[in-house]
Amino acid sequence: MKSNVQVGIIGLPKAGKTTIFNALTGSDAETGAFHHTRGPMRTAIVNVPDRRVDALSGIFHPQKTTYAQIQFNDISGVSRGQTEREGFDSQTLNALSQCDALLQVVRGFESALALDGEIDPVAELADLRLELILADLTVVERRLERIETSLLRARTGEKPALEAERALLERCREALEAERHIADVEMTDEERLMLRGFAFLTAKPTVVVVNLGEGDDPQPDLAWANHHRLTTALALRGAIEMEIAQLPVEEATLFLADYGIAEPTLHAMVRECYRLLGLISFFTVGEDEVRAWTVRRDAGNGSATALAAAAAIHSDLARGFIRAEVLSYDDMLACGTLAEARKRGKLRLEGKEYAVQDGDILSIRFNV
Ligand SMILES: Nc1nc2c(ncn2[C@@H]2O[C@H](COP(=O)(O)OP(=O)(O)OP(=O)(O)O)[C@@H](O)[C@H]2O)c(=O)[nH]1
Ligand SMILES: [Mg+2]
Repeated sequence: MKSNVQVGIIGLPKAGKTTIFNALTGSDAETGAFHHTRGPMRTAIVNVPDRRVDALSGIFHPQKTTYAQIQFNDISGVSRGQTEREGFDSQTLNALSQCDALLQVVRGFESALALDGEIDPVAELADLRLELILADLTVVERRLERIETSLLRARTGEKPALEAERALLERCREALEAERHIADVEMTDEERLMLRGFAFLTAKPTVVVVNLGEGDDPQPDLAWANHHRLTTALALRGAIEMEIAQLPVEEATLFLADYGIAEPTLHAMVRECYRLLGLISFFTVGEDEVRAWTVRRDAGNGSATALAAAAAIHSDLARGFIRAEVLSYDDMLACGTLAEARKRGKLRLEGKEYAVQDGDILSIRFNV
């Protein structure tokens, strides 16, 4: 697995993508200037905020504290009618296919820069999604044509696989033509795996971000943005949060309170992305380092096993895996020290197949 989760920020021109990128990453990339036509993608890697890591650090006083990391990509805008005109350029498509999840930004603030002044996030989201649907449809149709050609030349033994793929893609085409997302098509895990190589845009977990103006109710009803599988929606006041993200921590806390913002949106964003992607965190602890790791809840078939967790740390740990010593985060906090946890019998020895739980503290015994 790639080391970091990657989240791509997309939206129509001037929706506030770069503003949100800055708010999430504490960057100060120039806003209002990055034209949607062409241009390099901006990227920033940030620590995944996790109070449990802070608490464990407070217990172990390690030399080093390492958070999990997440990468945000500010991808150039998608314009209305783009797929019909020239399609996405290969740079953008490539950037999008790398992303594990998408943030779809829609404008909810007054803007003189926007091409059509009216604030209409509902229409904006529909238009953005239509472009993604059309982009996927192009890929599906191209592949279906290839399959037809291949079937003409295929040997008998090769036909069933091609026919199964064709049947699946035809179902996808039907859904897309009805303006539905591939994520919403009923299919087996095996079928989803078959589609993975296409990196369909409408199959990706999606967080809709409604970028509100300064004076707006920060908790609007977002049911309209929320009705797809693997989709969730949240609202924020991007311009304010961008400014706050650039302040030193103590000042930022004061400003958040001033504006009635419970937590920086980054926190909610990461939680939603982890949930949609089925990711969990486990920890390793010690005097040298307290560290958070990210694994998929369902790595392949079943769940994230102790062996998969060991492999995430180092291939040697997986190769020479003997046992995992496991302690839950809550027990660690209740006991205060590892010695006390051991005394109370809270440390368990588990084998390769143990299903790692969110918040487990692991110590892998291995021998290579
Ligand atoms: N009032 C207000 N203005 C905002 C907000 N977010 C962005 N803007 C302004 O809207 C304009 C566009 O913002 P950007 O963040 O550059 O938008 P973008 O989607 O990255 O734009 P392109 O990359 O050019 O498509 C800038 O002038 C921002 O200052 C917001 O939450 N409130
Ligand atoms: Mg931008």
